[in-house]
Amino acid sequence: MYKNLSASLLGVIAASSLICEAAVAEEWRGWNIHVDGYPNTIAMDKFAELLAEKTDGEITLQMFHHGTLGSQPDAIEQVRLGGLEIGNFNLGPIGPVAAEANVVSLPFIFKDVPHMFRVLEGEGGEKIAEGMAAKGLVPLAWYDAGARSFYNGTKPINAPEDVAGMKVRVMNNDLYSGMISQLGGNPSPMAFAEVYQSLKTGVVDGAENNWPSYESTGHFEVAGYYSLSQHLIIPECVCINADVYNELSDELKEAVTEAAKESAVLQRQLWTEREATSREKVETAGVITNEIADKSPFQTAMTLVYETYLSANPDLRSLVELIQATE
Ligand code: BDP
Repeated sequence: MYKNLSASLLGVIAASSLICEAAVAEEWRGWNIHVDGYPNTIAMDKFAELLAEKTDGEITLQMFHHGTLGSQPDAIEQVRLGGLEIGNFNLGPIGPVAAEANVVSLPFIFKDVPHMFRVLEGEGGEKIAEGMAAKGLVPLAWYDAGARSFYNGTKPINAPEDVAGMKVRVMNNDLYSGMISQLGGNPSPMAFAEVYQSLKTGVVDGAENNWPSYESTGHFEVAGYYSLSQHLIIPECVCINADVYNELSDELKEAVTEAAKESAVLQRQLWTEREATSREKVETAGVITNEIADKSPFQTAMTLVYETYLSANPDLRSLVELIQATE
């Protein structure tokens, strides 16, 4: 009798803990590489706020900014494998994982930022998103990361010859290493967090990034020539682990996606403002900026980078052509 009672009591306890589990809010963790006040940092905090609001507290997100949870390539693996649920990633370091996403890392593939968003909002964006989802990363929304240009500590860059012989830091992606090699330079793939010290101590001569990152990292203090090559226009995503996403109810999927998309509206607006203020700040601090009158020698030099990508991914030729044909 006593034995029976304890067995049924255990049953009740087990059942009620199951009920509790179902009702307990999901707590997610999110990765972001940027500092306080950066557009992405503010927008990811907004995403967390909207997420809680739109899911009535069923899902909460704790954001870890400034790369405290590790380098970007590591964090991408973490989100793919489910160690983290959310990341604000640049598509550059996602490229080696998902070939479709790597298309955006072909130098000069986009005419400008609006062109990039037109592609992402159409069939091209769907194809890229499918490729990423198949590798465990679902993009919920796209963020703006402007255009990347070269900077270094010795001289303005006007032509590929000016890059020749320079050691240039790039993000981890063979396409970027190929790009620097084709310009005659020596590529140095390196984590974002190491670039300041490497520029300062001469481990590298230069790097490349957009205005806000050039400014927020202090790279402008140690590499005072910024040359507007605008060779890469790479979007960023709010990405979620695919299993976590797929297991959500339709209603929650919609809430999560809406929250990410609304945060992207804010991010893009803050981005435009920050590009201007970052440029103004570094120029006031003495940075010498130059436009590049003729970018065609840089573009011509990329032929082999495109060929290498296409011969490794022949089925993605149509995606490249689709982007090039998009007005
Ligand atoms: C910034 C991106 C960030 C990259 C960084 C880099 O927002 O995700 O990690 O460039 O160059 O523009 O590593």
